[in-house]
Order: sequence, then C-alpha cells, then structure tokens
Amino acid sequence: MIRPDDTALIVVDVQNDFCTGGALAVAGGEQVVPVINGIMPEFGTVVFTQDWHPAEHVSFAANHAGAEPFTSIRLDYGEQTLWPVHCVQGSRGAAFHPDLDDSRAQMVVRKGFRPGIDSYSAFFENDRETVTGLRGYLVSRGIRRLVLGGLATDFCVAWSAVDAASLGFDVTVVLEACRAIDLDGSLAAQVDVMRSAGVSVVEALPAGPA
Ligand code: VGL
Ligand code: ZN
Repeated sequence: MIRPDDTALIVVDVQNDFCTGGALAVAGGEQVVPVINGIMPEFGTVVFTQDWHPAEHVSFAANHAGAEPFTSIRLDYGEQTLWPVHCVQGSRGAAFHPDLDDSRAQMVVRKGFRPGIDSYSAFFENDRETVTGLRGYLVSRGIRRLVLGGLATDFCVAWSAVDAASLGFDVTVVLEACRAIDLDGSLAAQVDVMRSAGVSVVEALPAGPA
C-alpha cells in the first residue's frame, strides 16, 4: 500500500453488462479491468459499486409501453433516461467482470435496487435525497480522499465524483480507468461538470498522493 491511509479507491460498476457483449455495453468497458487491477494494491481501502436493479425497475425502457431505450421520461424526481434492461439482480450481467480482482473489495455498495428510483451516484440516488450509506462508511473509516475509476465515466462515475466533492471529499477521477457511454456529448459535458465541482480529472493516477 503506497497511498495515504485516508485515501480510498472507488471502483464503479465494472460489471458484465457494461462490457463488450453486455446489455448496456460501454465501448471498451473491459479495458478498464487491467488498469484497475494494477492500481488496487496501492490502496488500503477499496470499495466497489454494483448497479443492482429489480426486473421491474423504472429506468428500463421495457417497463414503459412504447418507450425506446436512450430516450427520457419525466418522473416525480425529474428527468430519467430510459435504458435497456441491464444489471438485473443476480444475473450474469450484474456480476463483476470475471477478470476484475474482487478479492480486494472490502465493501460493495449496491445501488438502484429500489424499483421506482434509479441511482447513478454511489452516494445519493437520482431523487437526490435517498442515501446509499457510502458516505457514513467512508467517514467512519477516516477516509478523506477518493480516487475513482470504472463505468461509465459520464454517468455513474461522474455523478459519484460530483456528489463526493460536494460532501467534502478530495476527489480524483482517473480517465484511463474509465470508459464512457457518451450519449449526445455527455462525456465532454460531464467532464466539465466534474471540473466545475472541483474534481481533479486526470488521464492517469499521479505517482504522489492522489
Ligand atoms: C450506469 C446507466 C444506467 C452506469 C448505470 O453505471 O454508468 N449507466 N445504469
Ligand atoms: Zn443502471
């Protein structure tokens, strides 16, 4: 372990459905696996997140008559993009990529399990009120700095990074450990949103304290 004790690596949604051949494949998603496996041993605290939806989940286009994936609808809590059915609880698609070294994960945060609320962020669900509990876990472990990688850069990684920064964590996103969906320019837009929120968005993990 070469990173300071107050630093955690957050590995976001490196699941089969976001990799090549998966239901919501992110181009080159599986390419993050060797990068993440390579940096994990540097961290004393490693948390994985896992998108974990019931079959009747509100974010699935298939659950809205006539709706196509990658369109959006208005819910009580605001705009919600509709996705192909993905990361259904207990399915192979919801499992972590088989080459990801999950033995190093000390905590797995499952999110998006409430039928009526999606959750991109690892901290707050898409209603922006319901919490996942990750903040409490990290604070009680003495964590102040976070390094994020995973899938997808412009959804779950970005939303998690921005929330973490707003909660007062020092946040670094490592782009070589991420791949994006890039829906209508969302990658560039979310990199801007992250930078405006004070997130350090870097190509590779800096050698010193991140
Ligand atoms: C994600 C869309 C829907 C992600 C999860 O992990 O970025 N994106 N569910
Ligand atoms: Zn999802």
